[in-house]
Amino acid sequence: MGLFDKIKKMFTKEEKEPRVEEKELEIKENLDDDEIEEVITKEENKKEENKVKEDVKIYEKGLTKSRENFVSKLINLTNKYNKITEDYFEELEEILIMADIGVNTVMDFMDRLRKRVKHENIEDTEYLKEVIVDELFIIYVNDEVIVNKINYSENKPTVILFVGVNGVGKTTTIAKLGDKLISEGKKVKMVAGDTFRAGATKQLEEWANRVGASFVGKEEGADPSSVIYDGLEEAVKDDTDVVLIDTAGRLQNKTNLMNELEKINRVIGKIIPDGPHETLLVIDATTGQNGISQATAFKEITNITGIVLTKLDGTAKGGIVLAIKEQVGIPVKYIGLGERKEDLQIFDIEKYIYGLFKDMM
Ligand SMILES: Nc1nc2c(ncn2[C@@H]2O[C@H](COP(=O)(O)OP(=O)(O)OP(=O)(O)O)[C@@H](O)[C@H]2O)c(=O)[nH]1
Ligand SMILES: [Mg+2]
Repeated sequence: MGLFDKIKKMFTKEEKEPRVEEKELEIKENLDDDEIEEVITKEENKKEENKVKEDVKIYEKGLTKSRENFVSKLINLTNKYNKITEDYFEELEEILIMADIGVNTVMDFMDRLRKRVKHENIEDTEYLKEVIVDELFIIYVNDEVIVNKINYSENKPTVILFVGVNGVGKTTTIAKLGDKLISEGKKVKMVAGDTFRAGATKQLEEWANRVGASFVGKEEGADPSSVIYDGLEEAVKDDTDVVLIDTAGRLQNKTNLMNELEKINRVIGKIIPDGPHETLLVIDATTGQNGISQATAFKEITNITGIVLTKLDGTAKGGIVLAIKEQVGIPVKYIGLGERKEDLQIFDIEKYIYGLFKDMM
């Protein structure tokens, strides 16, 4: 079974019949331990299933623009050509490039596709649609185990540093992630390392209050490293689980930014020797290839461990997710699919492919 079918099966499962045996178990009095265990497991599975369903809906909704653009073009292409010809390949290539998958990625992809068409004697464009989805997935996975989980430290606190240029969504991502962690029962502290922009500290403080995180910040113009130092000291004392550190987003001068990030990392290391446990680069998906350039630039100056790709809901070029992995080699750990807090999602390639190609499945 191809990947296309697998993903389709995963997310388009029919609603199950009400579970009769479960009901029987519930009304029976004096359940024995095994029966109680069984009821609990079933409840947990049901919750898990519902959570996946909700997440898939968020992916579907957030990728609407991309899907409408990309998939409608693919469908039109398939309708236009019954047979796979050179013209078909050329038009396909253009569609992929327009989806911001990135020129190099598209070239590799086209090579693989041509080889596969030849090797497997594929003639039918309808079937080729499925092969395309398969190959896009392969580009992303590329024989690697995808590590998109956040690296939580065994010892408290876990320190997560957020970097990225102005306006990409660093502060709101901290708010959303903080909210998620708090709802999982974690104790979260937000640290306002952006002392550069007027109002940045206040903005983070408001978010901290709203979601129930503690907060450390200083006046505008203060040394970010000193704010971070104080924040971490406090986090150790008050047994915080996760510290989320906001930073200023200016990149006018690479050397300055590099020096500042070095200093921040040094200060973190003084208090938390193995920190930061994650340095997440936030990129705005609507900036397309420019976002890729930012990732390349940041990768040169500091150790980026993951990418948060925001505003995917605001672009018709959702293919950028694939380009980042291929061209920058850093995993996308979270994606922003809207402005609500639930819209920050752990990046899941299968849900992403489903959200993008749902109309073809
Ligand atoms: N539609 C949409 N909007 C988002 C998403 N993530 C962030 N935004 C919006 O992007 C805008 C900028 O977000 P901020 O969090 O202030 O960005 P920042 O990187 O902290 O900006 P600076 O502090 O100025 O460097 C806000 O209006 C957010 O609501 C997303 O996933 N989807
Ligand atoms: Mg900010």
